[in-house]
Amino acid sequence: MQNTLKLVSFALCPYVQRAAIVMAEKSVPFERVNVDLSDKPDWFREMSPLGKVPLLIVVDQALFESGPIVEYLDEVYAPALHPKDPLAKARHRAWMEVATSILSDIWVLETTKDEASFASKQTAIREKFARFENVLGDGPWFAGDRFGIVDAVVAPIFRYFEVFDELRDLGMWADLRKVSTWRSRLMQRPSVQAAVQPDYADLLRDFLRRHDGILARNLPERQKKPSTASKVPARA
Ligand SMILES: N[C@@H](CCC(=O)N[C@@H](CS)C(=O)NCC(=O)O)C(=O)O
Repeated sequence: MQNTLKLVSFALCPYVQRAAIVMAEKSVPFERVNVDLSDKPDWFREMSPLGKVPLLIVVDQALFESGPIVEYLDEVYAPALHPKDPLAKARHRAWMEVATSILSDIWVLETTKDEASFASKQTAIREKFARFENVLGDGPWFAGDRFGIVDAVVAPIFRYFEVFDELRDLGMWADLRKVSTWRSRLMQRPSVQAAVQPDYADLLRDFLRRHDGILARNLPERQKKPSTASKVPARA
């Protein structure tokens, strides 16, 4: 299967999930190749200009950056997930940027030991979800009946909160009825479920434990010991 797409991945990476979800929505077969981001292999350093996953290897070319990767997939494989109308499409791309900025905020939630930084990112994320609440219609998806790329990029954010919400009351969803419904629908979507390996939640808990930030303090005592199998990723 010389032409099978290869998705160069890291188990916890939300950007990798974007590409995996889009390919699943389009029934595009692909092979995952995991790399250890704490000990990047030479072939990966050569192929990835920014040293980051995801890479999508298409025949002999390595595409990098999740945004261009999902846009490429959307142009080449049916069904189209972006709207056709240029204005609507530009608007969807802009909301993808909001999702990306939430991922930067999440990095601080996962790792900081500082209560003030934690609280400020918690507020920032809550405000961004409130913005989503204002633009969501009756669903089921971001733009109505058709699952789109905005859905695919927001789903990995909601996945973090499946673990975070066990650890601390972040007050993230109160009064955000549409966002809450969207979240639970996305978490049930087969493409979203299949985008990570079955032990994702345990790996995320290990990641939090090793960074020893505020969220890790709230891991139950019996879960405090890191599993010996996991390595410290550069980014989750
Ligand atoms: N802007 C990139 C972000 C990708 C990214 O941050 N990937 C992380 C893993 S989630 C990574 O590879 N980090 C390795 C490093 O920075 O050394 C995208 O959208 O693809």
